[in-house]
Amino acid sequence: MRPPTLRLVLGDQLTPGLSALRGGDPARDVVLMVEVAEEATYVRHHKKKIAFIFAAMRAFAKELRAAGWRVDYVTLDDLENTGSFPGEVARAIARHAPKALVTTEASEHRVLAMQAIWAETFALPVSLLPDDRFICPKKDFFFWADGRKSLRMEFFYREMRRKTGLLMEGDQPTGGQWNFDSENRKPAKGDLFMPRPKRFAPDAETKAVLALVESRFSDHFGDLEPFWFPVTRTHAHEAMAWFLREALPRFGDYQDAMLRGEKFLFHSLLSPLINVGLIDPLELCRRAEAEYKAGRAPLNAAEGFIRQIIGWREYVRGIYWREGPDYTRRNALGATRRLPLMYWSAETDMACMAEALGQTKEEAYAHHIQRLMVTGNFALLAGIDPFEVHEWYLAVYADAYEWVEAPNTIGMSLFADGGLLGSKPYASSGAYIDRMSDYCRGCVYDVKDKTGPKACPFNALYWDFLARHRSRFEGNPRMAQMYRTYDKIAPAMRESLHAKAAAFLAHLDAHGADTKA
Ligand code: FAD
Ligand code: DLZ
Ligand code: SF4
Repeated sequence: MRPPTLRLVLGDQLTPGLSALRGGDPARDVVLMVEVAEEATYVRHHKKKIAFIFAAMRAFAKELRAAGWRVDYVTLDDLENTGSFPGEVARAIARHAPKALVTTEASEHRVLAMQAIWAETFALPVSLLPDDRFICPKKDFFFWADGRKSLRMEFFYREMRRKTGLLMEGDQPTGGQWNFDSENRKPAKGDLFMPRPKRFAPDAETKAVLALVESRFSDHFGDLEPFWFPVTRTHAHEAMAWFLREALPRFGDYQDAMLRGEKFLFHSLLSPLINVGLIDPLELCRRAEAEYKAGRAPLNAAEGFIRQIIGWREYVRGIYWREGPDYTRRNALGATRRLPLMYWSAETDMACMAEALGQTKEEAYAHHIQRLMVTGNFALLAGIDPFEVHEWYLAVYADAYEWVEAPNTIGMSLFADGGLLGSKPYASSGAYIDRMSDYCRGCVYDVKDKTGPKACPFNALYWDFLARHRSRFEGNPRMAQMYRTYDKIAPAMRESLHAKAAAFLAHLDAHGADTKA
């Protein structure tokens, strides 16, 4: 028999139409999939995230076999497993003596750098194919970005609307407006009819993965069970259908809302599934558009949802590849504080932080406003080292891959890239959290108080942050009002605010999880 072509499929490439699989010969070629310790530990991922990826990989191998492919699947507990991609590719080459290796470009710099040297290392023809599961190819993003003074997402998004034709009437946006964000900022109230995400009971293979993860990664962060993520394509599509039917209609209105005890509100929970390739982002957007056209979802919901995917998701990927591998090391605001222990323990008297951190531990999930305006905002105001914050977000969320996590953390949340993604930092006092949530009502801190013993820590930290970075931000027209307000605060009060912030941070550094100042 003639030698096969070896086709390597990575854990976030679980798509039958993947470039590395197209044009292959299922009967002769060998698809290689490998569970390797290095991918689970380069940051110590949440147990649930590792289990999700392994279970989805095993389900995809089954799907490929059912479609006639020969799949060589290496499990983590294979006694010969070397623990790394290069080690496993080398072993597979020894097993199959292939004539060539075909693989799709990895989604992040770290693994792409490994793939780039394989032709030389293995003295074998290697095809490294583009990942064309995105709407905007890397080179199109670079072309769009080159020569622009500012890279605002809104303008990129309009290009993607034109390119896909989503919510377009000829060359005009449906409803006469590109963006309905101003309608998407309603606070939510407890609601008996709040949809509950569809939960999928683990099958036998997933149960085997859960046992493996428990035995190998028991010291990693996060709760492994209950585990209810969809891991097959069929279940992922059921989850998508659930979202479109049950949650999309109110997604827009309550996109920025936060409620105690409500971990998911009207969010889709689809990011882990999209990011590994179980759901096609464009198909999802077309189906959201169809819900609007059928009169089942309002325009602000469909537009808001589609914008997150063809806008933000594609845009952050473009930024990631354009900015290069050192992006995660940016630190424009010179922040050096260590990540407080409460990010791991979820133990804190700050009700908003406890809520966001607690559900992160339980579910490997927090929604966007919790990530940006609670845990991200705190890290920004407290001046926590961006690289540590980046590694935390990369480890703890089931949807986290560097290409999407880093621009959101380093850029959007921490302003550590100096303002590539946002014209101003997403910094806020407790007032924003109070407006968008019911967290403050049950908090030991008083959101209205700025300097008293029970004052909400976000308040003093916010003014202290503005004062610390005055030279950088006061010329920014979008921040001028904040500095005018700061200047109107009586000098003695300003002193108290700075003293309060300093005392809180000193206490945080000394006592970790106990945040009482
Ligand atoms: P929904 O609210 O239902 O949104 C729909 C979809 O839009 C998401 O599934 C996602 O695919 C996409 N989306 C929404 N916002 C963004 C965004 N800002 N960037 C890219 N895609 C977006 N998203 C990740 O997929 N992986 C990450 O590692 C990640 N890290 C983040 C870190 C920080 C500090 C912040 C502020 C945001 C991060 N996000 C990340 C973006 C966003 O928070 C998640 O995509 C979202 O919370 C996922 O939940 P969902 O599927 O219920 O989203
Ligand atoms: C995140 C992850 C984990 C935990 N484990 C594996 C694995 O064992 N095998 C694999 O192919 N992929 C895994 N992944 C996803 C990879 O880290 C992801 O494909 C790369 O980051 C892409 O650059
Ligand atoms: Fe968070 Fe402050 Fe509100 Fe407490 S009072 S929940 S710390 S914003």
